[in-house]
Amino acid sequence: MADALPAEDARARLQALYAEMAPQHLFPLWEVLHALVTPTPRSPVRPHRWSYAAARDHLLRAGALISAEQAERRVLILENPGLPGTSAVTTSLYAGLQLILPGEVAPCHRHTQCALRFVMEGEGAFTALDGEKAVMRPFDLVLTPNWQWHDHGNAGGAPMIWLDGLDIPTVRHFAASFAERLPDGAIAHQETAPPGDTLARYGRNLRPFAASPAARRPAALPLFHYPYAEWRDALGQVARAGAPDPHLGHALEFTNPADGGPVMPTIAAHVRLLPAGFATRPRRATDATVFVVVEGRGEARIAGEPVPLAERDILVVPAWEELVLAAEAELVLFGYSDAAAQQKLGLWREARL
Ligand code: GTQ
Repeated sequence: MADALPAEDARARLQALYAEMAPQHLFPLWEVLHALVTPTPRSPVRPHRWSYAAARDHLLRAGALISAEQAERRVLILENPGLPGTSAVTTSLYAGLQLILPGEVAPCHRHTQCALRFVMEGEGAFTALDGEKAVMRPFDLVLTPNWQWHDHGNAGGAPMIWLDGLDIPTVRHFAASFAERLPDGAIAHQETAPPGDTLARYGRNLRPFAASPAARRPAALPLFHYPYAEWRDALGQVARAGAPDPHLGHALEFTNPADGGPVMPTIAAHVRLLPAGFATRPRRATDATVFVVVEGRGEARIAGEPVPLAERDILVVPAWEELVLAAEAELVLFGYSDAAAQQKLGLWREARL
């Protein structure tokens, strides 16, 4: 009987048992249970801020060495320092800075990963979704939901840079990645609708009346362009109308008009405004979040560690770390996370401290 044995003897016999089991790919749960089923989240993700100016310099240097077409996507990956070699910014999400120079195209492809673009600078480039161009301006949000054809091009006169947010690590987790290029080496999708057509039909609380052929977008996710001019105006009005939420500031989530839920099955996106001098109360949430500083200046405190925030900085906040945001000058932030996926799985939680 095991309990009749001296402890070290039992231990030695257990070790012998483990050694014999291991070649058969069998392992004792009781040695690892507490590391597997933790009482609170344990994340390898580290807080990190990328200065836009420094990242931009490297991206423009890459722009002189490889074309968008050669690269297929000319992007600098923002890899989390706690996740080396994974191309991931959080355990579930990816972030990158994509450059399209005037006259360039990024060839059309589609994949099972969902993507969002958040424009950092430039004007006149487009993302075409199933052949419909969304002409992009600074701080516009553009979606490329999974398995939709998309190509990018720059018809303007200046470099165009945007942040790509994708669910690459999530799709990798499920081993469900499929991707393909247009047949016959075609670079751009045939134009299927005038630029802005979907925004006009679905972007103002409207939709095509009855079943018109114009209801060509996937009915479950019709809208793919959320212009800065519109979300900024809404956020400004909300901020003028009342007091900020103590834990969030003034905050609005981008929604899918088909169901009122998050913009994509795996990714949720939102914007916040913190008035000058305002600091949030501490909050933690299970969705690690990537933020872009759109306007203003201030500080994030992540688990008590201060991180200065300036315009166009990109910040990643790990899951369940205490976050305080403080605005020196009125601070406007864009953020995306996997809250959409976690909510479907019954995992999402927050703590308002
Ligand atoms: O534009 O389709 O940053 O497929 C990474 C993978 C961008 C894109 C990325 C992609 C894309």
